[in-house]
Amino acid sequence: MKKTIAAALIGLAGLVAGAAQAQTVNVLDRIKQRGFLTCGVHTGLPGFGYQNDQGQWLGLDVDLCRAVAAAIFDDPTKIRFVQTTTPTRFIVVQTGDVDMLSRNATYTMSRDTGMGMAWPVINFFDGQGFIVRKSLGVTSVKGLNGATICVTQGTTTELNLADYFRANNLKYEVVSFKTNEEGVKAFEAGRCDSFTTDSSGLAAERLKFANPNDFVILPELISREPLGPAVRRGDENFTAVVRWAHYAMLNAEDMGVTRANVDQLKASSTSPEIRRLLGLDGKFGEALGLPNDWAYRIIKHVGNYGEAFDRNVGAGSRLGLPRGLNALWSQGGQQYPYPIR
Ligand SMILES: N[C@@H](CCC(=O)N[C@@H](CS)C(=O)NCC(=O)O)C(=O)O
Repeated sequence: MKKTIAAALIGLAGLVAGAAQAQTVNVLDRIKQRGFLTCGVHTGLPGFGYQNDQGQWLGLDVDLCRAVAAAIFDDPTKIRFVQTTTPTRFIVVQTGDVDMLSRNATYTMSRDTGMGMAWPVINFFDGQGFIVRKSLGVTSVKGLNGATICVTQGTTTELNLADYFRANNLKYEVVSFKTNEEGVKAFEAGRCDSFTTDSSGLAAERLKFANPNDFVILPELISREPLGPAVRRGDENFTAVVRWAHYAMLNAEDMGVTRANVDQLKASSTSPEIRRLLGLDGKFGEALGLPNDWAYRIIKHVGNYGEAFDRNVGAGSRLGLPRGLNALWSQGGQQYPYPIR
């Protein structure tokens, strides 16, 4: 009798374990078997996630996907990019259609805790801003009292807009759109007095206007928008792979390791920190299921964070954004390279 119960219990435990196993897919193993990473990106946001004339994906958010692919495959092109709009971006993460989303998605408590997703890291600290036509003569957000404002649905943007205008007793009329494209077009066509989104998004969208100089981005930011990649909740290891891909790029910047000097440093550096970063000392990749030169691969193919920032959105790009909050912590910013040790 006892034996039967014990056997039944073992059988049950096996069933439960089996079910749990079926649910907890090891994302990194799946990516390795498939031979490429799947990455959810924007439909087209200059500087962050967009395709050039040759159909090649570029941008700071795209580079984080390239860093993950480089760490896994030593090849930043082993990626299938999936374009997502604001309404579809989280669904593709929840269903597992993409391994990671890397597309100006704000990390908030409800998204982090109630939607089956996790934000491994923040790759761009931002805030919400407003753009207006210069001819409107408005110089601050408070000057938008009574204005018509275009916004994208399903964003933190529309929630912050409501909060800010209510809290400051400002009247406004909102016109909301399913996609950014529609909202921006409506604004450019004069249907709204202002368009609002993350300030990085405004700078990027302005580049698409026929006459960018007719528009001005107002100086205030009305919210905090920590933007970062999102993954499906429940795979701590893959979450760590994405997190440390970004930290490797920050560490490299902090230590002065660049795409150009990484091979030379690999051959001759005696700095213990650099040697650990490049996989010469220690076995830091192993615990993640990656080779020990995982960070070397990232730096070799994608560069450090400062290099990626400059060429995509910073001084070396058409956007020309200042480092601001995205400077290293040692330069007064928020980007902090956690130690590899
Ligand atoms: N960071 C905000 C806003 C992000 C967002 O979706 N912004 C718009 C404006 S840049 C967008 O990406 N729209 C693209 C689309 O819907 O195709 C959020 O996560 O809710």
